[in-house]
Amino acid sequence: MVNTPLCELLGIEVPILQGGMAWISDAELAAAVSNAGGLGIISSMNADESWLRAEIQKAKGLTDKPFGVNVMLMNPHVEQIAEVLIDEKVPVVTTGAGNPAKFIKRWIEAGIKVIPVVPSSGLAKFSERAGATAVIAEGGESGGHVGELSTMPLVPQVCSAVSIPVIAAGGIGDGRGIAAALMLGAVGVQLGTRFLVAEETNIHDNYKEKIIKAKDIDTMLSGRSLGHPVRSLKTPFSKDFVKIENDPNTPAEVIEEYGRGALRMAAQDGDHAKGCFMAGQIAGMVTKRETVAEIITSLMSETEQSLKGGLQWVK
Ligand code: TUI
Repeated sequence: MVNTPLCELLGIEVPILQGGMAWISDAELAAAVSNAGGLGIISSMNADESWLRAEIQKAKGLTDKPFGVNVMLMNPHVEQIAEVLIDEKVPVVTTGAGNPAKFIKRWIEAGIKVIPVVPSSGLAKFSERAGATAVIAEGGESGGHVGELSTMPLVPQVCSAVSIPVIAAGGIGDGRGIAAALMLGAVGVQLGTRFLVAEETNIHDNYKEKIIKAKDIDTMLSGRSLGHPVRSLKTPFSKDFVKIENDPNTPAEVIEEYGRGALRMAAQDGDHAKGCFMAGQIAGMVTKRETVAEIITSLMSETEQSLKGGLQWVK
């Protein structure tokens, strides 16, 4: 059995968080992960407060275990979303795509555990000073909006910079990666891409098929020119996006407009041409459809095997 201080901190059985993926991480997926012993997370993406409240209430009906909500800080409804989380007594909040400092005190006072995603040790230190419970150090191998550093250099530097618990994310696809993250000083991990093909994940079948077919080199970054690079599968959309954004004649509004709705078109419609199929670099390691419980069981037995196997090198 693998048990870390994160399990007690969050009231979970295995130190695995499921990433809050926009248009993907709904109440059903989050509840399945929490029921399997991890921490399921609902993504509030660009949704408004009434959608989020309904989704939180749905999750409460599907699990009596703790779960979390991810707040994407560029969401135009973020102020109202922040209040819904308090109102609904959500146990854990993770944040992404920005600095959550102005919300942390209020959430902590309401009894919420606050875990910002950080792409650097500077932001990790800032989050600790602002009162965060823990941080998720997310490397650029992740799917979706990413920072500059990779997981291998980021996690140990964040661990050295702060005293609060550190959760590693980005580029973790199996128990070998989880064992490595624990060796870097993390007390837990967050995985997104691995859960994309879970039976309980409500996305279009084309998305799942693309992930299963993907090889190691099949993701790329787009959106660098907008200041928020996004990792997704190489598709006509992502390749065209890079061409358009690198053309000095393209106005900024045209670039912004080009990406609008692309994530929804991937997740809901499975639109090969216009969809943005966000995925991390471990997509090539995802080879079959499984239930969430099967994924978590195999992740934890691989982790135990890897950790024990490492001892062979200690003489
Ligand atoms: O947030 C994510 N991943 C996401 S958000 C998203 S929706 C979106 N779509 C298009 C463009 C932008 C967003 C899809 N995937 N991961 C967590 C994460 N947070 N990665 C990087 C960061 C981050 C970046 C800068 C966190 C803080 C930050 O701070 C900058 C500042 O304001 O100081």
